[in-house]
Amino acid sequence: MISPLDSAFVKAAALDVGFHEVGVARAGPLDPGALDRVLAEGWEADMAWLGTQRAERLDPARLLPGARTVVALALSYRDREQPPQAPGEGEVARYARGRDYHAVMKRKLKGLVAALSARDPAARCFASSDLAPTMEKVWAERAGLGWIGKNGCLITPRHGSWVLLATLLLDRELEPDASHPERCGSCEACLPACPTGAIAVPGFVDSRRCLSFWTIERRGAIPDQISARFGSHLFGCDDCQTCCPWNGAIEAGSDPELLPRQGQSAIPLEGLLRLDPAEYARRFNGTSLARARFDGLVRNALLIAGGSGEARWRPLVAAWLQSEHDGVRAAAAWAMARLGESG
Ligand code: B12
Ligand code: SF4
Ligand code: SF4
Repeated sequence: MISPLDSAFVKAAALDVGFHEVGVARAGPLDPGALDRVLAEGWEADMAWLGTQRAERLDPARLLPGARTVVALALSYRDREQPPQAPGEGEVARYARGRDYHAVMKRKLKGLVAALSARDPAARCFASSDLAPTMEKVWAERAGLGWIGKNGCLITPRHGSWVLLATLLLDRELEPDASHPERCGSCEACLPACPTGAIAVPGFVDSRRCLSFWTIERRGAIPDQISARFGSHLFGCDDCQTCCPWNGAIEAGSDPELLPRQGQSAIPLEGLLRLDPAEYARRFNGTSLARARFDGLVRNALLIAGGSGEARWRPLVAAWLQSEHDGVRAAAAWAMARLGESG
């Protein structure tokens, strides 16, 4: 049976629901080389799920039997420059300054699936963003959206790397786009820009050193050598992207829901060090920051305060020394040692 779905219709529907970029790739097993290298080197840190779902990551047919096509989608969160964080504030990665993108993506994907189903009710699809075992950057590169830069991020010519990704698997064959050529060339600006040297080799990030991993994904205590490199990173890290020339002269074009909310780009440590679970829920539920949970945000704030060396934080830091959360207690002890005996 010939499907009434074609590339042009699917792309128009994706743009119509608000995605900024869309491309099409032929579904099929991926070369396991890159993923296996990450797993062999231990670069996945304690995100064991990257390995346990290896088969699904490498073959879309495991997620959607009969998958013929991968539609790769990107949503920009590029906004006008925000003022840099001031002393006494923790910085939030740009993608997390607005509404939680998972919710934003979910609604757009639902709209896209509805549009495709209305045109071809028998078509089956599987749509996801971030959470399913799909190698979203690899599919975006194959579908022509951009290339995987030396910083490990997918870079698009129009929106730079300030895009979030999603995929839609489809059991229909669509005309594929050409994959995107690599455009980093001889640039290597992101390698020295990383505060922890986490770009193990160009294109591959060692999560055991990446501040994005430690500030967002890691539960519990942070090793001293990482704590010492925290700087003002409260949630996530953009250092290997802000330095990238492809992120310079591009137009602001963020999805409206991802635009920074008042007080969510740079957050005063004082409030974080006085946070309680009720206030945490009021301020952070429905934002991406909730992924770090209450104890993760307090722990990160303690490490920033400790790293500042400013004795004025001592009373607020000391209050967490008896916390029920291991990571918070350890961070408070680390910070107190940095803040000196007097003060
Ligand atoms: C696990 C994960 C992380 C981990 C590990 C990151 C990593 N590089 O693998 C941690 C917590 C560190 C992380 C950090 C960030 N993440 Co993250 N993360 C993921 C997640 C859930 C899985 C990625 C994965 O499978 N990694 C395992 C490796 C093996 O697969 P891969 O990353 O797809 O591909 C790598 C290799 O295979 C290799 N590779 C593959 N093909 C080729 C080809 C060549 C030629 C080369 C050289 C390399 C290469 O390069 C890739 C980069 O290492 C994805 C969502 C998803 N389902 O894809 C989001 C995702 C990759 N993250 C995203 C974001 C936004 C971030 C941060 C920018 C957040 C922040 N500001 O703090 C940072 C960026 C860090 C960085 N420089 O990469 C976006 C990326 C958007 C973009 N433009 O690229 C994604 C796609 C989420 C989304 N739905 O939008 N993340
Ligand atoms: S996100 Fe930060 S810590 Fe991670 S690789 Fe990029 S610059 Fe390094
Ligand atoms: S900073 Fe340079 S090397 Fe790094 S991702 Fe951007 S263009 Fe590529």
